[in-house]
Amino acid sequence: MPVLDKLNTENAIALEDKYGAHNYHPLPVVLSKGEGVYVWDAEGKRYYDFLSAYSAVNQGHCHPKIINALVKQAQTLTLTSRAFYNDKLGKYEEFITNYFGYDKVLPMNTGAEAVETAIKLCRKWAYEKKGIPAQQAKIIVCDGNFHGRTTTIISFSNDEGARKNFGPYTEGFITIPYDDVAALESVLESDTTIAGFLVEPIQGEAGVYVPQGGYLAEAKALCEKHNVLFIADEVQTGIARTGKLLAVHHEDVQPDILILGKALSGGAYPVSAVLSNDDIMNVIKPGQHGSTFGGNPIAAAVAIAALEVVTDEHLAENAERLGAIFRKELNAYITGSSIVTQVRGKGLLNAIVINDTEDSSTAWDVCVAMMHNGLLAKPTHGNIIRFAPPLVMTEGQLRECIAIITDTLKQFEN
Ligand code: IF1
Repeated sequence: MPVLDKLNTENAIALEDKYGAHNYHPLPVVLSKGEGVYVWDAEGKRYYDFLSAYSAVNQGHCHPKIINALVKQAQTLTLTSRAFYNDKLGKYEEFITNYFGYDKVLPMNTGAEAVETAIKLCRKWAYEKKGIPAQQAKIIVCDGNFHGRTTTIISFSNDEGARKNFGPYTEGFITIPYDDVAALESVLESDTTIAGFLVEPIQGEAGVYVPQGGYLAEAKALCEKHNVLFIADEVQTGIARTGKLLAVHHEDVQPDILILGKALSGGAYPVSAVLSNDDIMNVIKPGQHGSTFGGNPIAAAVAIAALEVVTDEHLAENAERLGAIFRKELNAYITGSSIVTQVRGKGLLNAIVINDTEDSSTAWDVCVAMMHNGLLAKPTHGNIIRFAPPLVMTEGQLRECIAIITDTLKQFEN
């Protein structure tokens, strides 16, 4: 069989199963095409995508403006490494720093690399600017965090699956409960070796956990008081997903270090970034950090286009408006439901909690049933289903999707 022949669903799954590492457990659907809010499987069946590649395709699948930028740049110059300058990177750096209001950007590729970069930047700043004694800088993180898969990042995860048997672990992290200002304050007041506080404005993997209003602003103020860097991981929540350009904007917070990834490319290419002002970023000097692909011309061209789409198509406003409709309709549904206990989220990052134990298969079975009904979503933490469609959705499409979701749930009511 020629390698690039079209595969049917069964064969495609069999190949992944036989030749790929078993580090995922996907829904049994094989996607072969995407456009806007839709994806199609190998047999041509169309689905609404309610995962958006974990919020990487906020701008919709194969957005023509982003793909044009990608193709045009791919035909011109793909990679130079940072041993030389390229004629796209500076333009991108000017564009993104203006867009988010920072002096400087450090370009990387994946979210985890950007988190690693932020950790390194924060520690270096702590030794060279704050004056913390060598080897003692600590970063505060939260229970239930998800920041990626590197050895250092999983060192401060409390998800056993992500962490177990990957040690020895990196030191220098202090874990506190999420959404708990008092816990943050008590560590900041008792320990003078704190360099930074790394936080997700909404915890995605934990099940779309939205903190109480004021949490982020109060945490930022406490960090300022103690000369500690407030580091926001907006890899999943950023780029209009929650109804604002950044989730921290709901509380008018400007993080000292901002971490972006995923939708920074609209899902067309791995592009991540760390942004901060000069007093922080300038601690990194030539040779001290980098990446072969970070800041490459394709990434630069794609990210500019992806951010322009967010502005031009008012994606934050759309997410805000449609998200409110989604939660209103689902909340109306659950008043008479025995299977769904809660709807929560912000903008178009939402989740429902299924009335069952974490190890039950109900949420998975609901997702499989929704798949048969033409809508793709994935459980997280067993009994939670996350709903995150592309932000280019129309109200009519959203209402059709709400009908698919509630009709499916009805099949599981008892
Ligand atoms: C997987 C979750 C989402 C992230 C935040 C950094 C990263 C991520 C806040 C790292 C990545 C992913 C990766 C994906 C599953 C996924 C995820 F369910 F695990 F939590 F999105 F909801 N910071 N999130 O959410 O970015 O290195 O992957 O580019 O399978 O690991 P990356």
